[in-house]
This record gives sequence, structure tokens and C-alpha cells, in this order.
Amino acid sequence: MDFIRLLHIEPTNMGTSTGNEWLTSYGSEIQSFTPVNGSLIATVTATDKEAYEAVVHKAASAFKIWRNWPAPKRGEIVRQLGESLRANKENLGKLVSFEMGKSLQEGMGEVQEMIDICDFAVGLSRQLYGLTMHSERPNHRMYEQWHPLGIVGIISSFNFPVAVWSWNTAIAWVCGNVCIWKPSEKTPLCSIAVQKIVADVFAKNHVPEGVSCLVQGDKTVGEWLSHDTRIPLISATGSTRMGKALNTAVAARLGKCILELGGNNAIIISQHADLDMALLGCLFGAVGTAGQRCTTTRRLIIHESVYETFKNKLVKAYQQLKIGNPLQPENHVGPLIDKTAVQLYLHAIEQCQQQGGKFIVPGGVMEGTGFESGCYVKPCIAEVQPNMPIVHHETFAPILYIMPYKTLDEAIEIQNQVPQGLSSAIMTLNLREAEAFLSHAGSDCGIANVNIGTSGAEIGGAFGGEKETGGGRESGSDAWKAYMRRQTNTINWGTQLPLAQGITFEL
Ligand code: UN1
Repeated sequence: MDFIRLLHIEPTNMGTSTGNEWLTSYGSEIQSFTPVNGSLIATVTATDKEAYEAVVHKAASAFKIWRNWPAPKRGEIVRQLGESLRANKENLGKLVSFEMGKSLQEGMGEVQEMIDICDFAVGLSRQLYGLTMHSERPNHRMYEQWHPLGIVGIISSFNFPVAVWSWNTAIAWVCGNVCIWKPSEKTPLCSIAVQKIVADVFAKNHVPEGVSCLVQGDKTVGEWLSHDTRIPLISATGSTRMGKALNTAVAARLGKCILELGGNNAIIISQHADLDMALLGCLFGAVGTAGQRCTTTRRLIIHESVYETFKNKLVKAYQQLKIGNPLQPENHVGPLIDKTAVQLYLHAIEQCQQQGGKFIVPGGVMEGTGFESGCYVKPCIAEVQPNMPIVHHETFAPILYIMPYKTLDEAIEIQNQVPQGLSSAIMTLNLREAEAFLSHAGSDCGIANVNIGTSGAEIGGAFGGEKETGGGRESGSDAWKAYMRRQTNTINWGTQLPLAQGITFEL
């Protein structure tokens, strides 16, 4: 395991850090098992309350220094981080693949997303624009500016163990914030590797200790963050259940949240679709990352006139899928994250059958040589009715539900019928259909695509969704505004003090 050595991480690690300093903590042990072969790859100590307090103190004092660095200077640090990630892309990509279980190509792709967001943030650091507006009063100027918030808490999920952090952090940093990262307890080693890369860049540039902080643990540590009034913003990626609990806690103290929660993404396959192209989009969307992306394609809504044809193409394609070690490039589908995920997958299959679903590609757990971890499962396809409860539920596994439709209105209604609202797509060469899908009466999701699948969003756009997906936006476009506070300024450069709204106040 050369990549572990090359990333300068050890299998036993303190997991709490404020940058270059690693803090002693007496929290419980977090064990990281790779789903690739089931072996224990790291033991990390969770952050205890004392270490957590030390981290928050350090972050708070770092903010007082960091906010005074000019934004383009902060951008320069992020640029160097991007360079360092380029140099470490292969090793970090391998570690992501090994600890999380996604394919090596996807592991590298994830690091590429980190690099891309760094580039984006560097440009952003010379922008962060506010507006100017005209005052109703003479000799007055009105404008708005954006200031940093302070400490940003980042809670990230196992499925994108490094990229989710970077979408938040790179933007938060150029905005002038400091960050405390709580990664998923299922992928602690990836976070330690990233923290070491960051710490090297920071040390060279004398960035104060506390700008990049790392804490480890389960939901207890998440609760410390969500209740902490010293942390004005929490950005959290994960399950809807987690998001609801977190949002309640943060709202109770009138803090801010950016939530990126579950998805139940559908592709509408119209009778006007290029079916071969559609097939590729559906396939990658449904089985990529073994169905463990928020943007994974979970439902196909297929026009009745092409239903049988497309179904047969799909079944044929599924028969060719190679399941196995994700580090070997010939495999398409790696393992699920752990055995709990396997249980949830099996449970969903059972529920689907009980509710009347018919599996045309059966699921099951892989056994035998190469599958000893017990985490490898077969991507499967079920024919369902759109209103079956299981179809409205996000199961983080490669289970694809397919259903026919007659009219586009009906297809859009089915697509919008679920509680989640992250990503959506239509496959059609018909302009009217495409525009109807993108219109006010079309998809209700945060992401709506035409002739590409639901997964694989680029960092340049704002990423996130509606309804139970949480409403937050991360990454590109003007998502940066959520990491700052807006201040409206009015300056009187005249010799009188006229009041607004025509009020006079004379003594
Ligand atoms: C996620 O699964 O949390 O669109 C995010 C995609 C990736 C992001 C997925 N860029 O698939």
C-alpha cells in the first residue's frame, strides 16, 4: 500500500488537528475497515470534549487574523493547495478508492473535483461582488459588501470523503472564514491525508493555526457543532434524517445551515430519446459508485412505446457489468461501504417485492474469492408502480426502479412525486419536451438535465436540491454568498442630514 506511505499517514493516528498541530484526545476508537477486502486499515481516536474546545478556541482566534488577509491572498493559498492536490492526485485517489470502495477512476475524479473547486475559488477570491444602488437622498451613496461569517462547520459524508469538504472549504476560505471539518466516521483516513496536505501548504505560507481544523467522531461530535453558538454556519451532507435533526438544532439558535441531503433522482426516457445515449447515462447514473451518490439514478420513467426496447437494452447492459475490486480498472462496480449498507440493500429488495415490484435483474450479495468483505452486491432492476412506498425512499445502493408512462405531464408528475428534489433528467431530442421539463411546471429539482444523466454534476454550477434534499447550494455559481454575511452601507458625503421616506425631524 504505497499510497498510504506516500501520503505520510500512519494506520494509527490522532485524528484531531488545527493545522500542523495534532491534538491528544481520549475519545473512543474509530476503526476504519476497507470494504474492498474487509481489512482494518486505520484506528483513529475520536475527538473528546476537551480537544473539541481547544479546536474551537484555536479556530476563533485564527479567524481574527485570517479575515484581515486580503481575499486574493487567501486565494493564493487555495491555488497552492490545488497544486499540491495535483501532485498527490494519484495517491489520494487510491486512498479514496481503498477506504470508501469507489472505483479508482472515480477516486481520481473526486480529487479532480477538489482541484477544480480550488481553481474556481482562486478566481472567486478576486470577485465576491456586492451591488451598489442609488440612494433616494442627495449626496448619499448606498452599496452592499460581503463579510466572512467566522467559523464554518463542515459535516461530510462517506460517499465523497474528500470532495464534499473541498467544495465547502475552498469557498469558505476565500470568503475569509475558518473551517472545522467533521468527516464521516466511515472514512477518517482520507480526512487525515487531506489535512496533512493542507498543513504543508499552510506552514509554507504562515497561515495561522486554526484556519483548517479537523475533528473526528460520530453524531455526538456533530451535535457539539450544531449546538455551538460560536459556529454561525454548518454545512452538512448526508441523510435526510441527519439533516432534519441538525437543522432543528441549528435553527433553535438561529444559526445558518447549508444542507445537501438525500436524492431520489429520476431520468425520463421519452419516445424521442436517442436510446443508446440514454442507456449510457442511465447505466452510469445507476451503478456508478455502486449506487452511493446523492445524485445516483434511482428511477427510470420510460415512455410506453419504447419501454420494452429500452428495458431489454438495459438488461443486456447489466449482464455485462463486472463487479469486483474497485482498484482494478476492468471492474465497473465496487463494494458498498459496509455490511450495514448491505442489509439496507437487502431490506429494500424485500420491501420492493412485498409491495409488488418485479425484479427483471435480480439482486444479491456476491460470494467467493475476491468478495470476502461481504460488501459486494449485484446492481438490480425492478419494475414497479410509481406510488409504491419503497420507490419514494432513498436506498443508498444500486437498485433501479423502472416504470412506464403515457404522457409527458404524467412523467413529470411521477418524477416530482417523491419527497426528495436533488437531480433529474430527460432524454429527448424534442425541443418542446425538453423545454417543458425545464419550465416552471417541469422538474422540481435543484438540478435538471437534458440528454445527460442525473449524476456527475460539475463544480461550476450551484449543487444542491429542494424539498427533503435540504435546499442548500454548494460549489459554484453564487453559492459563496451563503458563506458570508451581507452588509448594506449608506454613506452621507453631504453637509445635510436628510432622512429617508421624506421624514423631517426638527428641534
Ligand atoms: C454526492 O453524491 O453527494 O454529481 C455528490 C455528482 C458529483 C457529486 C455527488 N459531482 O455525482
